Amino acid sequence: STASIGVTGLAVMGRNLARNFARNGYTVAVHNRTPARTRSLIEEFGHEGSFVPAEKPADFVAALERPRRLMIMVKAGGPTDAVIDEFVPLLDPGDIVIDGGNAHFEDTRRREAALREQGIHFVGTGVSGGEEGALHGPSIMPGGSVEAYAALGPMLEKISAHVDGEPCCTHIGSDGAGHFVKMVHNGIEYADMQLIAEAYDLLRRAAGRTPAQIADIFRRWNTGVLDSYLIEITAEILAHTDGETGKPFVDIVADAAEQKGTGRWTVQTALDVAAPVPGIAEAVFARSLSGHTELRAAARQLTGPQVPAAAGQDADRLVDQVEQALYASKIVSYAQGWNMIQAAAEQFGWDIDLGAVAKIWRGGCIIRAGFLGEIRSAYAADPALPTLLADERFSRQLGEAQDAWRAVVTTAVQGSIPTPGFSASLAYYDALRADRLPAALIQAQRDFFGAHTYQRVDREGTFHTEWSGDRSETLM
Ligand code: NBP
Repeated sequence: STASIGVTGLAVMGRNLARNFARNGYTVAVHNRTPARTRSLIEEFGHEGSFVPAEKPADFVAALERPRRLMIMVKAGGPTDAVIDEFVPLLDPGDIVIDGGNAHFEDTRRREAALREQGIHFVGTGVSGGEEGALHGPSIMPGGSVEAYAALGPMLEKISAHVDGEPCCTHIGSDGAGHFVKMVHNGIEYADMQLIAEAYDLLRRAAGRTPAQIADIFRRWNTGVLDSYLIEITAEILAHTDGETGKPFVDIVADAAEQKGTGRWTVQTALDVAAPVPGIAEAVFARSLSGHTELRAAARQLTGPQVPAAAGQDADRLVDQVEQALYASKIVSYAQGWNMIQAAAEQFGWDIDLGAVAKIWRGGCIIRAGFLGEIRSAYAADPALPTLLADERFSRQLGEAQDAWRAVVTTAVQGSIPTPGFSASLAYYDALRADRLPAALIQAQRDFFGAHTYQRVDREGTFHTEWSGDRSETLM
């Protein structure tokens, strides 16, 4: 046995991760259900490092140094279980099975518990950054035991992206913590993309800018607080012209956004762990709405105002306001994501370093941005920060941005430009900072029709009013 690690599942992600390990000097055993993929990997990239190709599972396992490190990179769901069932009988106690696929964290918890009974470590690992990240350095979010991380972590850290010499990989927490955090990463990614799309829409329709002009605006924004991979690629997309028609590329793409499911999981899970994430939820719903072409066709006759785009200095001012609204909404969406991680950590007993999550998202992954360094600093200053909005710097920035933010949402509403992300983020900001919420009325309604009781602001205890009788109040 000569291989430090084995990768089974050699589609785009597995093949690139295997190459990444090999390029970093590790001997990598490689296996795929269909051997043609293994052969093509060796033919095309065998020269990049030390590979041990195996066609039979037993040969693959025999090639691994002990404790064995076996990484599964197959389609998430049933295929992952099938591969676990196939390989686990060939393993020994102390061996480590790593699932780098996009598993649901509940599946990871189940698999980890089952394998733990057999003395085998199961490390559910979030891997972000797509195909390119897998090859050149992804952001890696491993869960599982501390013991498994000790034997595996250094290798994952080595192949991960690095920012300022620090690896974008850290032990997130036990069992499903890594896959949970990866899921929230994707949820935040949905929110970020939605906010950028809304900013583009406003610049185009309310500020009258062309896609090429907006590309320049995004390029400029990318040198400030919004500096990020997503802003950078947005500028590139907007500057691109369709080769066939000569039109802006963005105009020839059908306006129905698809989704693979991690955004939906994030929102479903947010409801389960009672974490309010309206920014992420609006983003998931906005994609879903865009795809409902039949609903959109049926609604086309509904009326709304036709407002001409702003011009001159008004347009210039709007551009600056949109930048601030985008940044403020982004802070809010990220704050919601971090709160969701906090809520789950409490519920599932994960000891998650919230600052470290920001640290490992600074590189390799889709939401990589300078901004994550600020989040890391916020948690360094106060590891028990209840919300990022309470951080001194973010709170000051939100205060400075809010006039512009409100102006942008007003412009959008008056100009019939839907901005669910901007609006929901502003509503979240105002709801959190409100002295009193109309939830008091909702609780009273609940007591009225369902005797659900209420608390009073002025006395301890649980109360019910006899709404159908004399309206007297009873201490329950
Ligand atoms: P796919 O998700 O397309 O899966 C293809 C691989 O799964 C092939 O190696 C295939 O083997 C194998 N496989 C299947 Br399907 N059923 C199997 C079974 N019953 N037994 C054994 N192997 C089976 O590959 P991918 O796009 O490289 O993604 C791999 C994982 O990484 C997924 O979980 C994905 O969600 C996750 N991920 C993907 C990205 C991305 O950007 N693509 C990013 C981050 C994470 P075969 O060759 O024999 O058919």
